[in-house]
Amino acid sequence: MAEYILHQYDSSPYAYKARLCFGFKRLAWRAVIIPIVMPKPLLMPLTGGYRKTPVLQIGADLYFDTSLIAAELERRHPAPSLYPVGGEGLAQIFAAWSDQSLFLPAANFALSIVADKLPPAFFEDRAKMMNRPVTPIEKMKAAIPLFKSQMCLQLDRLASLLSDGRSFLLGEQPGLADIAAAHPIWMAAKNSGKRAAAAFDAYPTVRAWVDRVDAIGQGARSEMSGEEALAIAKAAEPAPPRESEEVEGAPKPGMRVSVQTEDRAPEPVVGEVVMVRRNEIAIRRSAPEVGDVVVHVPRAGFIIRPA
Ligand SMILES: N[C@@H](CCC(=O)N[C@@H](CS)C(=O)NCC(=O)O)C(=O)O
Repeated sequence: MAEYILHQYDSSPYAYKARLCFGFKRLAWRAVIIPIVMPKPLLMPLTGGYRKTPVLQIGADLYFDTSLIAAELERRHPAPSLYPVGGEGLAQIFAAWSDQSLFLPAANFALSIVADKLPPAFFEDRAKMMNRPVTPIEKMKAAIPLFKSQMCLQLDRLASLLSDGRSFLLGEQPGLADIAAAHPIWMAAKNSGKRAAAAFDAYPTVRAWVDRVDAIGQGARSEMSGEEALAIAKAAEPAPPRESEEVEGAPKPGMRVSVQTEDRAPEPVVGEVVMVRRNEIAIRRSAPEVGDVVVHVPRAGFIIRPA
């Protein structure tokens, strides 16, 4: 079987989420380190424009977004299940809460604390990606108490869940709900220095839970160059698409579409739909560096329109 290749950088919390999924499933995988900011010249030929981190490559198939990466790993390796309680629905609801309510305050808090240590190019890149002006460092520093209190409102919810002594968010078994809720906290509590970590002194049960999630591990990792990953895609054929489902409101196989994240990060991806499932669209595209590839995109969180 083709290898799992994760295009990522180590400080990315979303890449950490994907790495924990490999650890959870006890899988071997290859890491291709991509730049933290644009340009990403060895990634763009594969994705056709999607620039977010991480991206999973399996031969000539690419999977965008950690929600779909987790679902695809679960489909290929059902045991142990990422959904020990409540099925995929409950896990993805936790993930959506984490993305929409926890991630930004935790990331803003952690990044504001280390803002003077990061290169200005980082903030310029993210401002461009989010189509807004760069926030001056002094303004970020002044907002640290606000970001902290916004983050703590969400930590209170986790602490309340954990207050009955359970080991993981849904009981005694870990799962995607834990992995998806833990990655923003990993960034703030474990990967942004002592000052950020100190904010968690008031949350000993949350910190202990994040440590348990971290102990899931990251599977068997080995490195690969971006050039090698491109050559693998070029030598491979995309996997034959699975049967499509009839999904109201979704595009149909054969349509030419453009795909963009809901937060409208620039550079939409354009290609021909080859598979439609309830929460996945597969799109065939090609580029000279990689030949034909198929990109797999979750419908939730993406805008898909006729091109
Ligand atoms: N919904 C996406 C979010 C991914 C995301 O926002 N990743 C951040 C890094 S942690 C990112 O892409 N930042 C810009 C970049 O890496 O170019 C997912 O679940 O994969």
